[in-house]
Amino acid sequence: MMATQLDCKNIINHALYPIDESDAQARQEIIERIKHELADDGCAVIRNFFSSAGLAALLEEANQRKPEAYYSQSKECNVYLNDGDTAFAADHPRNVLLPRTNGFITADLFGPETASYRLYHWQPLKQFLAECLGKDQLYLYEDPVSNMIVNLGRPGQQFNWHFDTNEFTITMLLQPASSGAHFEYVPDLRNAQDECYGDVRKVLEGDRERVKRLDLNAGDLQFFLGRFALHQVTENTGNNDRLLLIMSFSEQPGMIGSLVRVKNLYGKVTEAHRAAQVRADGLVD
Ligand SMILES: O=C(O)CCC(=O)C(=O)O
Ligand SMILES: [Fe+2]
Repeated sequence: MMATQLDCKNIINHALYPIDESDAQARQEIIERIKHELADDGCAVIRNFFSSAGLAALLEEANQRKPEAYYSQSKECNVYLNDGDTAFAADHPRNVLLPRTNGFITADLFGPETASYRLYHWQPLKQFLAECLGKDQLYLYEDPVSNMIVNLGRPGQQFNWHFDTNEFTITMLLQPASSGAHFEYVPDLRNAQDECYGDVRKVLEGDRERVKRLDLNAGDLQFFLGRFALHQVTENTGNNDRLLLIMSFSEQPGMIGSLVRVKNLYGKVTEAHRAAQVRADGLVD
């Protein structure tokens, strides 16, 4: 229990990453590097972002909640994470269904006392991430079910090729699989004006030309622009669970996920989800 009382500064690897010290040179250097890599590739990593005690606390919290992870009823979905549209041809990317068998440990299961919750709400982290992403300001994603979740990939499970609702996502690997469960992505596959269905189709047909794979270790923090980058987590072929903490932020206050998507992915919705949704673009989802 001691570990859960770590303050946020001690959850992270503060010696390497003094993110709460606005004039630290190391902080500025990381921000510049991340900005550069994101512009280049839509993906960037801060290695060993956590202290060993911090990582242990986050991992323990996630492990404790594994029995409550939610697995969607429907295990097949397209890259827009829905089950297709009869208005399109059967072989159109909108109708290519792939298995998504991973589970999620949802935000509502992490109380304010947890290290995960406190880190997500730590103002210096949000400020630092905003600067890395080149945003004036970030807001917490106000979705009470999905703003800070753990993606659980047990042996044999996978997360199909898809796009995210959010422009960018921050993930933190708590425990890699001993084999498989690789994060793969295609930077900038679509943009706010164009779904680029032809390029989506190529990847779904197995074209690996633009596919990149990222090797992550426990404690690494990853940024990726998942609204435009197609991405997947390959099958966990190891004998242990992959656990990855996901933190979502938005550029506007008050953003939450759509009722249908939240219900499908996380198995529960709240009154807040019944309110009208605001989207910055007209993409499918
Ligand atoms: O597990 C990962 O690395 C990515 C998860 C993901 O793509 C998602 O939750 O949308
Ligand atoms: Fe995603």
